[in-house]
Amino acid sequence: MKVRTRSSAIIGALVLAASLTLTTASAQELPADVSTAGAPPAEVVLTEVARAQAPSAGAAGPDGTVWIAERAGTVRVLGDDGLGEPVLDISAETTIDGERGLLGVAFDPEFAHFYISYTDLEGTSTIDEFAVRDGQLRPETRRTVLTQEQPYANHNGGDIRFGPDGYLYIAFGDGGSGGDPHGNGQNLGTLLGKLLRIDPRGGEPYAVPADNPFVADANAKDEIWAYGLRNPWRFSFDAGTGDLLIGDVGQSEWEEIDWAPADSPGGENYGWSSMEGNHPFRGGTEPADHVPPVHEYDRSGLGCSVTGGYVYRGGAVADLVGQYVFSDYCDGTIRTLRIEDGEVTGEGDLGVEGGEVISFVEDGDGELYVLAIGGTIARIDPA
Ligand SMILES: [Ca+2]
Repeated sequence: MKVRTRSSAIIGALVLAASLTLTTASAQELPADVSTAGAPPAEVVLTEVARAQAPSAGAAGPDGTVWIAERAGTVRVLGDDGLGEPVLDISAETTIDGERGLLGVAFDPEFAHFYISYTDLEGTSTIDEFAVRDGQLRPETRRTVLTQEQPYANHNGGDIRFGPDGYLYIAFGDGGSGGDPHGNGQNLGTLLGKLLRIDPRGGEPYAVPADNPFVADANAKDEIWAYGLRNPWRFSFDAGTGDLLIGDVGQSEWEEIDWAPADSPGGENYGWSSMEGNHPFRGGTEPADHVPPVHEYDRSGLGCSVTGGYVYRGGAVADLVGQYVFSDYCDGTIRTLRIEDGEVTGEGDLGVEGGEVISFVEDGDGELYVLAIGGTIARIDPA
């Protein structure tokens, strides 16, 4: 998430346009264009299913529900009539200055525990856990799992989710300001600029899986799964393959999608801040172990801040199955990639605009929802 003042006029115009096109599903009549060799286009519409106050994240919940986080600190459950009353309210414990707020939510695979990721009143990134019983949060069971002080108000990352291995992954940005002034991206001695992997139920307050890549390195934090990330605002695992996909927001030139196969042992160095995408950053030298992005795009279009999404594994849009669906906060175009064995074999867009797309949510059936910070929660439906 990044608000760039020079883009504010563009964003404002886009929000207006998006609110118009989202008014009814039938307004989405643009032909889909998935410009891949011989691949059929996926014809979709965005169907508004609810409005929220600055929705920031979401997760599939128990009994087929979808839980939505609002950035100011509330969590509400999506039902047939839109969002219900808050089931959690930590708005007194967070702020929305800079890029702060309630930034991520996750359930464990058994829906036995719910996790929230937020910045506290000092800006410290905080991961808390609640027990869930009979589909209900148990507030009295709340405990803090992990915290990380943040030197600046931006680049908090904050996305959280369980991997197919049953461990909790946590994405943290490089700490903020601009250009990674403290060199956190390449410093294995800090959790900033990293993707973490922990076992939140394996110890107090958590355990580190024994096969994490840096547990034998005394100079590296044991929690680190992958590093060299700038602001990995949204990441996901392909529900079909288990592959990892990370949308890492660029500094000023290159937005990128990073990828790792499901059988990766971890330890990937995604390059920041020696590299921005495939390009040396400010005279940086490419690390020998650099894992370049599977996809990058520049700022010559309207995009300026990638919003990572999901590989579509739902049943409603057959032609979309297997494609990675993502967007950009600054232009809202719903984009697609076909990725085979770590190589992009096709890219395109779905011909629909999601507004200021802040996040995607994958429900229990694999259907995808697009969250716009302006308040729209829209489902990707067949045209
Ligand atoms: Ca990178």
